[in-house]
Amino acid sequence: MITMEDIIREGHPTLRMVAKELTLPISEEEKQLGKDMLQFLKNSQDPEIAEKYNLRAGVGLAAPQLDISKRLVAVHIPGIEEGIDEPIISAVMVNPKIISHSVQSACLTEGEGCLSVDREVPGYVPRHSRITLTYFDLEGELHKTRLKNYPAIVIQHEIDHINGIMFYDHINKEHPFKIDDDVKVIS
Ligand code: 4LI
Ligand code: NI
Repeated sequence: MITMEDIIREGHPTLRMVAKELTLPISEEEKQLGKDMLQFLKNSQDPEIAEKYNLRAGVGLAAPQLDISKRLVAVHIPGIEEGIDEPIISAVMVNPKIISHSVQSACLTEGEGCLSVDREVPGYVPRHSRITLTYFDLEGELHKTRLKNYPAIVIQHEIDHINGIMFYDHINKEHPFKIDDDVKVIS
């Protein structure tokens, strides 16, 4: 089981490396890693499990955050309404790639957090508001998906991790909440 102990924090050089593509078919070990990463996210969102194991909640995790420099990410974004728990997206993505994106940018009103960053970094993180993404699943099937708003932002945050980029790299240093007029601010 993955816990916070397994997650490396800012300052660790692996977080600044460009991670390596996986060769298909992926190994049994890589498949298990992907499953464990997705399970971590689910656990982190479960109040009882999160409290028991001291997990901080996340909706995305990239293998480099576990000091594994591979292009593997997991995302688990819960549905908005409570009760019926159909996630918006729940996936392990092998070699994810943004093949096109909107001109329009978007950012989260409350800024972004990261499991590898143990401090609050205030500011808007401008990203593409819509993306078209390809990735392989754990069985080697190719997927092509269009995402917008929050899910698109989460994917871009995770793809940044496999390229050695941290969310605060995108924040305007002098004016953290200054963004272009055409950037959509979403809550
Ligand atoms: C508990 C149970 C307020 C502050 C609002 C919490 C289940 C911030 C937002 C969660 C913020 C769940 C999140 C991300 C932000 C803030 C990530 C709470 C977990 C909201 C996810 C990767 C950025 C993703 C919206 C500094 C660990 N996640 N909130 N950003 N949630 N969560 N990011 N921003 N301000 N980070 O953090 O997983 S993209 Cl689901
Ligand atoms: Ni992160």
